[in-house]
Amino acid sequence: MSGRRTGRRATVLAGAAAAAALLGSVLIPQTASAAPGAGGGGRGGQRLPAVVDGGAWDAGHVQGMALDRKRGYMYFSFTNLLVKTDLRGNPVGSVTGFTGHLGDLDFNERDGRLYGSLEYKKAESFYIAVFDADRIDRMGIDAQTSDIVSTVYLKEVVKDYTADMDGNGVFDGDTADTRDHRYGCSGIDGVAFGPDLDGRGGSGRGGGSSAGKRDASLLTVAYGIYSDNARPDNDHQVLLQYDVRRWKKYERPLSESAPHTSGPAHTDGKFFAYTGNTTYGVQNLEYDAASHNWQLAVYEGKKPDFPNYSLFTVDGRAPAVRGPVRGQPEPEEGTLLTLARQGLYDRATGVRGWHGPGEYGLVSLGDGRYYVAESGTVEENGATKQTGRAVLHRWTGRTPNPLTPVRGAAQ
Ligand SMILES: [Ca+2]
Ligand SMILES: [Ca+2]
Ligand SMILES: [Ca+2]
Repeated sequence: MSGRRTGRRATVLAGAAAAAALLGSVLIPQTASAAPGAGGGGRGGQRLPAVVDGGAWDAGHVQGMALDRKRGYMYFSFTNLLVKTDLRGNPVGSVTGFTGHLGDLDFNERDGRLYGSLEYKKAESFYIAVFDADRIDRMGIDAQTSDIVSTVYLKEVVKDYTADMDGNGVFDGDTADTRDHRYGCSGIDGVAFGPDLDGRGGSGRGGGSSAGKRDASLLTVAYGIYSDNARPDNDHQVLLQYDVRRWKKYERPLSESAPHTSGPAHTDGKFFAYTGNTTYGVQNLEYDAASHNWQLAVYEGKKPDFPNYSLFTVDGRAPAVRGPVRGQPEPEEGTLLTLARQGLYDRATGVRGWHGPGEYGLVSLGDGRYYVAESGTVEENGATKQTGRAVLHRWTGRTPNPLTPVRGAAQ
């Protein structure tokens, strides 16, 4: 574990910038064979392998993972490339040609589709990309010319990202060196399906079709947040919820040359979790049905007055409550989430959390086990390729790191 982060922070920040240069590269997996300990992972089986190797790719670093357990596939987002493997790590399909930033993923068992966050910061456009997962059946599918990918525009994110917070009439764009961006919003990354975070069900905000909302699996989208120690209004994680059962009418093909703005006018919920500022917000978001908790994996923040944990657990059994969103330029009320009474506790700020992994990918199996992504690089013919592996862990709840690799998964 100790070396996990070494040398990787640089690739994290360089990943998006490098992405555009890598298009058109030949997609040959460097590691197609089954990983050590990968036995017993047949399609549709309940026994899951200790490791699923996502391969080595001429792409950005691994950003997120999703598991289609029923059909036996793992999906890996490599910033500008989506890779689908079977559970032995054999690549069975890929989608390429993204010039934006493809971040975290989740698989929606209800409609058999894969959802991922997709950012075009320069174009001030933020989307959820929806993949027709069954049709990802070959390598090198082009994201823009294939109808396998559709996109839905998130107006709420654009509104906060482009907010002219200093009121000088100018939006300063994709930079942390500004007071603009409400809540410090840099876009979106973490995504996960899970229950209504306000826990009341049918609160009415969703309108007439909110009946059964309590049981609904809502797409939950977390903001990216710029790291900035100089402002007090960026200490929350911001989570939006959407009922995607009403999304068909918004879906449009991915057109990077002419970005569309088709998407829901309102969210089905907006929530704040007080964690202290982090570096690019929630990288990976996951709902764990076993504990009813949400896991928020981040790159640590840098504010000296905060504990700067790398993993936060939101108590999914505690209904969200109305209260002040701290640190805003004008007093503001919002719907506040509660961090679970677990892990490390920082008395000064009241923040709880962990020094745990998950910032490159985190998939709950709903039984106390998680796949955790390991990010790495390999040199091949003088070129650096990005690797991603899903490694099975068990939640122990021990501090500081509550996730430990299962036997056969340790390196
Ligand atoms: Ca401004
Ligand atoms: Ca990310
Ligand atoms: Ca996720």
